Amino acid sequence: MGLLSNSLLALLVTAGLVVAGEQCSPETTAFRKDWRALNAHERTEYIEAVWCLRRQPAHLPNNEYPGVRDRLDDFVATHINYTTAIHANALLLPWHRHFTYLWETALREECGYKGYVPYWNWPATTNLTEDPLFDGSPTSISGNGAYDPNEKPRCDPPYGCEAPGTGGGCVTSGPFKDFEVHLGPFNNSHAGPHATLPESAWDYNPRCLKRSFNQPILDRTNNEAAMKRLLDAPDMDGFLDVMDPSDKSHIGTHGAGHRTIGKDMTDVYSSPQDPAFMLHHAMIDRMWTLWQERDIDNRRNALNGTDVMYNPASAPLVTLDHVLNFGCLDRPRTVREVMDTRGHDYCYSYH
Ligand SMILES: *[C@@H]1O[C@H](CO)[C@@H](O)[C@H](O)[C@H]1NC(C)=O
Ligand SMILES: *[C@@H]1O[C@H](CO)[C@@H](O)[C@H](O)[C@H]1NC(C)=O
Ligand SMILES: *[C@@H]1O[C@H](CO)[C@@H](O)[C@H](O)[C@H]1NC(C)=O
Ligand SMILES: *[C@@H]1O[C@H](CO)[C@@H](O)[C@H](O)[C@H]1NC(C)=O
Ligand SMILES: [Cu+2]
Repeated sequence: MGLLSNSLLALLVTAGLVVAGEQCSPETTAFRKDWRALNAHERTEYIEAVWCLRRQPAHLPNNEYPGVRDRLDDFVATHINYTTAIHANALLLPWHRHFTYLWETALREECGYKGYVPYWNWPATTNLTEDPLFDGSPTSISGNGAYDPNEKPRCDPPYGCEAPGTGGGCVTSGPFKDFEVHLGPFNNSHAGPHATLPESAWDYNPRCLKRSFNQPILDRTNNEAAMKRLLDAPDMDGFLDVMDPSDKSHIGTHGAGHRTIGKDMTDVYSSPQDPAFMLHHAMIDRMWTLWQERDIDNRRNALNGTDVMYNPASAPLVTLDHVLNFGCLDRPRTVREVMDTRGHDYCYSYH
């Protein structure tokens, strides 16, 4: 019996039928790193790989998606397409985990990148303009936008208004100074449970990348106490209440990270256009992974909510069998396939 299953396993391995996850061991697990833990060479390699993706041709057809100009835009368009199914609900974590993984895989397989997606360590970022990730130096992912005295306070009805950040204009320093965004902008207040994409969703609208750093939002929402609340959350409902509440009662660490960078990062549809997006989502994935690893039996498969934005009562609850779509980026995946960062196709974790 043992012999038989061993030779069967050997056969399956030879045939390439054994999924990578079954071979994931502590020795082969990749660890995604904090940007501040990368040396200058590693930081430059990541930056170069992002620019490389920008130079690769899109897979989406240009006649249907005129605003999609390159491989990076394939990711932006995919996120736009599924926006109202993957935010402020049960799918935020599973969908974005796989999205970040597909990005990492594209950097590695299509651009020869040797590393993994780094993450933006929120509570360690005590001064954005001096932070190695955002200081505008050649080894950062660029700095603030130029100061725009006319930037308006940001007002979202359930949360009230927030003072504008310290930028508001085009990013003027660092490797992404001349980085163009192509899609959007979208109207965030349009996003909701039953929103359909506007006619203009795929229009080509080239313009500079804009940011408006807002340190107070980060200090208030993504601090060490919030990290502790995430890790101590007794269940997924509690975890999401800190990360991305569906009831709009307050801003979660997910939304606050987007607002901390400001402007293009606050566009719920097209925010993956800012190179900060994937590092922010790697941090979100890190907090989820660390939470899961603290109590695997109870937390690995924990889900709470629906596949509709803000979890309307009419929407069914998401289960492990729920299918996640990734458009041109990948075949559909079940939620089950993405719950374990060391199972199925994955073999990575975080410290
Ligand atoms: C952040 O650093 C900049 C540049 O050194 C400085 O001007 C600014 O006052 C600092 N901000 C905070 C909140 O400490
Ligand atoms: C955004 O959408 C909301 C709700 O559909 C609408 O009331 C508002 O006028 C729109 N704003 C802009 C700038 O188009
Ligand atoms: C999600 O959390 C809410 C509030 O704690 C709870 O009532 C509900 O049963 C949970 N749903 C699932 C599927 O765990
Ligand atoms: C948008 O979603 C639909 C339905 O899943 C799919 O047919 C289409 O290819 C998607 N487009 C993009 C750009 O992902
Ligand atoms: Cu998103």
